[in-house]
Amino acid sequence: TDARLTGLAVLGGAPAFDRPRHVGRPNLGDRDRLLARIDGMLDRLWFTNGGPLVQEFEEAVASIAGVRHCVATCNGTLALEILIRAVGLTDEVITTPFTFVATPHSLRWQGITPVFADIDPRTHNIDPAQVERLITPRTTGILGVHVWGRPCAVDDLQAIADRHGLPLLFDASHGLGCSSGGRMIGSFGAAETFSFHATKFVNAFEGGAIVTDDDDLAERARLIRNFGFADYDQVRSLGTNGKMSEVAAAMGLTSLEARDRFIAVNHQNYDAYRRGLDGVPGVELIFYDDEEATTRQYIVVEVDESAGLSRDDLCQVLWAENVLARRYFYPGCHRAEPYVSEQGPDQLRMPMTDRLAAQVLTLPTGTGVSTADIEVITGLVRRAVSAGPALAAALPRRPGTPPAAVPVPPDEQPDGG
Ligand code: T4K
Repeated sequence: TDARLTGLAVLGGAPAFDRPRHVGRPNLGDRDRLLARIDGMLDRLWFTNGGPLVQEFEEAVASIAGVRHCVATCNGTLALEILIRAVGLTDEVITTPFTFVATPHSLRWQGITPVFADIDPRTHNIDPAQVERLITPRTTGILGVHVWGRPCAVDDLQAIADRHGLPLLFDASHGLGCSSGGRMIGSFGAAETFSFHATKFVNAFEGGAIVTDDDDLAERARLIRNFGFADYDQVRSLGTNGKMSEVAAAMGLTSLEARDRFIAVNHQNYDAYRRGLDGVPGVELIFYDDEEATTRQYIVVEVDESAGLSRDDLCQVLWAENVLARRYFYPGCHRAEPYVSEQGPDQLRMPMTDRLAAQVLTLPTGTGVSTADIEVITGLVRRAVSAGPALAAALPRRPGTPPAAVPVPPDEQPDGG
């Protein structure tokens, strides 16, 4: 027997962690501040519909993004859908296939066809050259995504949008608190959206926002968010219910207040991963630009052939150890329904996205993960890679079997530890 394989949980050893280490464990701000805000809300008996906490949250988010308007919503997906409506997009919109499926779904939900443009493998973001190639008379806009909070090629995309007279929007769900060229994400294009989902850098349990400097666009978005109501009985447009609740804003404000601590922890964790993975062949930690504001909310590695085992093999090894790494955004939105059925084979030729979707693994970080945890996790990765092909051959399941099939233990303690 091969000594390098002894004790690995995937081959029958005890797991390195007795409780799961998650990607996306929520960060919690000051509990007392949160409860005080909720108390105030209960006293006021004002729970939603633009209450004082939502207004305060909107002001804070607008100021971080460096824009005049923030329209807070019940989640990031509704922020996208409302923005798409408010801008008046129709027919076709060019976007990236390497994103959470909410991005193309929010277009399709409005009857728009998302046209996928392949990505730049270096940044994981939409490739401007591919965007320009795909513009047709049916194109009504461009929707970029700042994946992992690393900015899109904003200037190149803006130049293309201007050249063709198209609105440029960004899904900045990962981007609050990050900058591009020293300018904060949230202030690019015609408008951008944020997500404040539980797993995000700043969370409001569930929440989202549209941010923009365009007064008319903000006004249209506010109407659509509240059924089109201009006042108590005047409906001025088609609308939906996309409002953020006061309890969500209470969490959002408390989370915002703690953001310097979240950033410090994320940076510390990133450095621990960098040390732990230094010199491991075939496992590359993605870079964050030291010249920019970065939240480093995502620890992402690319696993290539020189690791000796595949990304899926590594994922399987880690899951057995209770390290619940995620394959975001496998297999790419162009291979998800309804897009894979609706669109022709041309649309499926996304070589960069396909390669990256097979290589990317997102690892646990955030305030729920300690430096000691990261030493264990990177130690496991080192071991797996050093055993490489021998380990891959010994794995109990066929390669490619989705690790997502492994159930999450239902009996977790609140501290997740
Ligand atoms: N655009 C982009 C680029 C996005 O990434 C997203 C959301 C959106 C748009 C849409 O925004 P929202 O409508 O969601 O506001 C998660 C999140 O649900 C989703 O918000 C996020 N992107 C996406 C990247 O990740 P799942 O299905 O992978 O989440 P889930 O439930 O598996 O949670 C991830 C991990 O976090 C798990 O290991 C468990 C842990 N967790 C999760 C929650 C909710 C906790 O420990 N506590 C919790 O409360 O999508």
